[in-house]
This record gives sequence, C-alpha cells and structure tokens, in this order.
Amino acid sequence: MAFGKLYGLPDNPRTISILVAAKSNGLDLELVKTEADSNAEFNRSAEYAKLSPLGKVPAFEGENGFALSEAIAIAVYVTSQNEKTTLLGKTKQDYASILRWLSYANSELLPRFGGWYRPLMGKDPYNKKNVEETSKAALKNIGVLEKHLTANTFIVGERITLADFFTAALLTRAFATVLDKNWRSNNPAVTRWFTTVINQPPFKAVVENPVLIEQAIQYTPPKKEDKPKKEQPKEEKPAEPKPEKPKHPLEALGKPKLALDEWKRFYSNEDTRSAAMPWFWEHFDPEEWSLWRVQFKYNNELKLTFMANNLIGGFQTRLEASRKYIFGAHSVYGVNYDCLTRGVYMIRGQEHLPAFDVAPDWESYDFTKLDPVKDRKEIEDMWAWDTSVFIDGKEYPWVDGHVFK
Ligand SMILES: N[C@@H](CCC(=O)N[C@@H](CS)C(=O)NCC(=O)O)C(=O)O
Repeated sequence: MAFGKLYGLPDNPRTISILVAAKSNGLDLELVKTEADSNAEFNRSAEYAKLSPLGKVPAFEGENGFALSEAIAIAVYVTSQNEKTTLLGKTKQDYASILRWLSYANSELLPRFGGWYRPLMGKDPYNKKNVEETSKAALKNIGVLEKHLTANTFIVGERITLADFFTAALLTRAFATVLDKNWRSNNPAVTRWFTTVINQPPFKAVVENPVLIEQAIQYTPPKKEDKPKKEQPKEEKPAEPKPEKPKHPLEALGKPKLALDEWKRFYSNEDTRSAAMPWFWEHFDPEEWSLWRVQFKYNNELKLTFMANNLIGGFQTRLEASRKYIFGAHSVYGVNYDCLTRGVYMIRGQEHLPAFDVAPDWESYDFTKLDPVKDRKEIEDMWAWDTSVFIDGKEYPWVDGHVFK
C-alpha cells in the first residue's frame, strides 16, 4: 500500500525531490498529477486547500490522513520514516546543516533559476531586464554551492544526505535549460557533484534520463505579422466601401445544437470523467461535429518534453481564427528525448481542413477521424489527462498539455 499521495507533476523539481526521498527509503508514494498553477481549478478547490492552502505543489496526504504542504517539510517527513536513515546526518549539527541547505536550495536557488528559465521556456512572460537580473542572481547563488563543493565531496558530511538529493532535484530544470556545457566547464565542483547524485539509484528511479543541455536555451520572440502599409487617401475619389471581413468557411454550416462555448465551460468547470464526458456524449451530434486524432508528424525531432509542449502551445495559438469551431486537448507523453505529442479535437463539420488550415503549420500534423463509439476510450483518455499512451507495448506517461478552448 502506498505510504501516501503526493500532489505534483513528474517533471516539477520540488515534486521530484520528494519522490527521490521516498524512493531512497523504499516508500511508495502515489503521484496525483496536479498542475503547478495555484489558479487551476483543482488547485483552488476547497478539497485541495486542506492540503495546500495556497494551492501550490507539492502537497502530501498520508494514508493515515496526515496532510502536509511545503517541500522541505514533506521531504524531511518522508525521509524520517526510516529510523535508521543516514540521509538526515549523524549529529544535530549535521541535521541543522542539512536543513540549512534544503532552505538554501528552496529559497535562494530554485526561485532565482525559475525566474531565469521559466520565461525562456514560455512558462512566464518574458522581460529581458528581469531575466538578465535574475540570471545574475542565480549564478551568484549557485556560486556559493560551487565554492562549498570545491572543498567538500557532498553537501553535508562524507556521504549523500537529503541535502544532496533535494538540491540536485531542485536543479534538474536549471541543468536542462541554462546550466550549459560552457557553464559546467567553469563550475566543475557542482557539475561533478550533480552527475554523482543524479546517478544514484533512487534518483535514477525517479528521473531516468536527466538532461544536461549543451547550449542554454534562448528566448525566441513571437513572429510579428507584417502590417500592411496604410494607403494615402486620394482626395477626389469618394471613400471606397470597406471590404467585408472574409467569413470563416465553417460559418456556412449554421448554428449547431451543441453550443461550443457551453461545452467548453462544462469541460473547464467539471470533473472530466465523472461529469463532463457524460454531458458531452449526451449532447454530441456526429452530424454537426467530428472528432479527430491529431499527431505531430516528426516526433523523432522532439527533444525535451517542455519544448514539445511549447510546440503544442504555438500550434493552438495559430488556430485562433477557428476558435469558434474547435475544441481539443493536446498533450506531451513520454520522457525527455523519448516523447510524442497527441491530441483529440472536436471540430465543426466533417472535414478537417477548413478548421485546421488556419494554422500555417497544419501540414506538420496527421489528422485521423475518430469514431465516437469505437474510439470513445481514446477520446476520453485524451481529454481526461490521467492516463499514459502505449505504443507497441511501451508506456509513454502523460507529462503536460494544452487545451484549446
Ligand atoms: N514554499 C513552497 C513553494 C511551493 C511552490 O511555489 N510551488 C510551485 C511549483 S514548484 C507552484 O505550485 N507554483 C504555482 C503557483 O504559484 O501558482 C514550497 O517550498 O513547497
């Protein structure tokens, strides 16, 4: 039986730190996939507030009902379940030093690095000055660790402790995005320590293939549309009537019985499996709408899962002109360097092109029409975001996704 439930995401650094601590004690934790977004519906629910009053992740709920938020507290609680653990040090001074470094990683490293890479990953808005300032602060703060590890093999004492597992976990995203080859060659102590820690069996069991990026990711500004030049009005000519905005071809199909906005609201506000899907099947009319599996053609070119997720985000942004005619959920499955994207969309009408060709990159995707009866499970799985995808018997766990609504 699992020792308890952990609310978080498999690629979230604070979540990883606790999963590794649990693994190192042979404790089973059931991961309840919960977005790192305190504004998400579930995170704001009264039920989740009992575990995490601010709606953040990670949060813990023991089999015995004990609830805990705050990553450090959860990590210490999970680790201390083993009376004989060496991960909390030998002496009171060791223990206090471990807490010092847990706190350092949690409040001096992770927030600075997050402020640097999150805008580059497209997770937060980009502001050049802020990113530059926070990257400087991050580098200064990790410099303290570099100095410490130049004189010490591990963070506290002569062997691995929770401080090592926790700090390395909190740095996984920094190494995957900004602590590139050049930085690593100038910071050999942190690099040596990080590669040692991520190769320990409990760490490997949680993060199978940690990424060490070759070259730091860069901000790529969204492409600006060229504005058509304003023509100078000619004096003599009477003003020409404004050309009518071209109509979307799907407008010709008229008003459907299933109002898309209503379904989108239902999907956003209700539990997908127990409430939204039954409502959907009751109202779905295959004469009005069709369902499509959408897959990226070049999955072998996908590298990091967050990049694949950004790709989906970009595709959906470019579908804007068809927003009145499309609903869909599209996700990344797998792990870094072995991932794929897949989604199921509902579109007005029976042909995919009028809905999707508003996105200039539509040709990079395969579109397969689904049968609302035979493919019902696939449709529900894709919209519920709670199951893996299996290809040739191999499991690709759900990682992240975007809903077009
Ligand atoms: N002090 C908390 C911070 C938790 C936290 O900020 N979690 C982030 C993800 S790592 C989160 O849920 N952010 C979502 C939000 O703030 O909306 C801890 O140490 O656990």
